[in-house]
Amino acid sequence: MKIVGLLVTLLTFCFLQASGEKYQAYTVEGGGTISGRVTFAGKPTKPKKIIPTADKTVCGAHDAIYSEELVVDTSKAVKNVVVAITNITRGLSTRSMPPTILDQKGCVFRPHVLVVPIGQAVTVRNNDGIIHNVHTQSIKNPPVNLAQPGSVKEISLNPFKIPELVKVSCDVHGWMSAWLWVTEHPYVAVTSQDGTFQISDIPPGKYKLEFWHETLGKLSQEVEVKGDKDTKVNVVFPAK
Ligand SMILES: [Cu+2]
Repeated sequence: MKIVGLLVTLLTFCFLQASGEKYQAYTVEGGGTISGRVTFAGKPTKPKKIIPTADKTVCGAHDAIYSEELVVDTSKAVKNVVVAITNITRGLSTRSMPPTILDQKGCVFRPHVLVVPIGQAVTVRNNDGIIHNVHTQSIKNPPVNLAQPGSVKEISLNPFKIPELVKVSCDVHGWMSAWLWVTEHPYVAVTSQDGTFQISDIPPGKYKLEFWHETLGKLSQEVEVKGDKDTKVNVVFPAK
């Protein structure tokens, strides 16, 4: 029985090794684009106004704070939806991506949803002159729980090594939250205020495109990308 057990373990290990394809970066030429718009079938509701319960003289002193859990405009466009190709194995390097900066201003993390390439340190700024706390709830990567006093304008988080979705909160100001989408490739976008997104320089092929939103959940669909062409993908999150 021991030998059978050992064989099973070895076979499982070999299978995992063979299936665990590592992303390969190369210079993509003549790639295609995916673009589109994300909307919500439900009734747009006004974002909840947050009344600060701590540091009231600073938090919300300039701009009122609104919850960014679900931002839908009058045309039903949804902001802050992550649009990601989830099964791409070859393409551009993450070096083509801009530096990642998470700002704390008026006791709000800005932006609310940030795409973070693995291997790149995230800069966290404190523009408020009061203490904030950067608390990441990562599972695959070591979590971080750092106090950032008002005198420390900028800190740098250790680069993430494994792709995952990480919630960030501040333990001083309970309403502060942000999401980091940690990725090994640059084929990820976040919808803007008008619900639109664009992903460029994609090697031609068939892919799975995933749409993630913190309160609306997940949608996915198959997409075919052709060289030098734009593939339009418009999706609608059903009403809850
Ligand atoms: Cu804070």
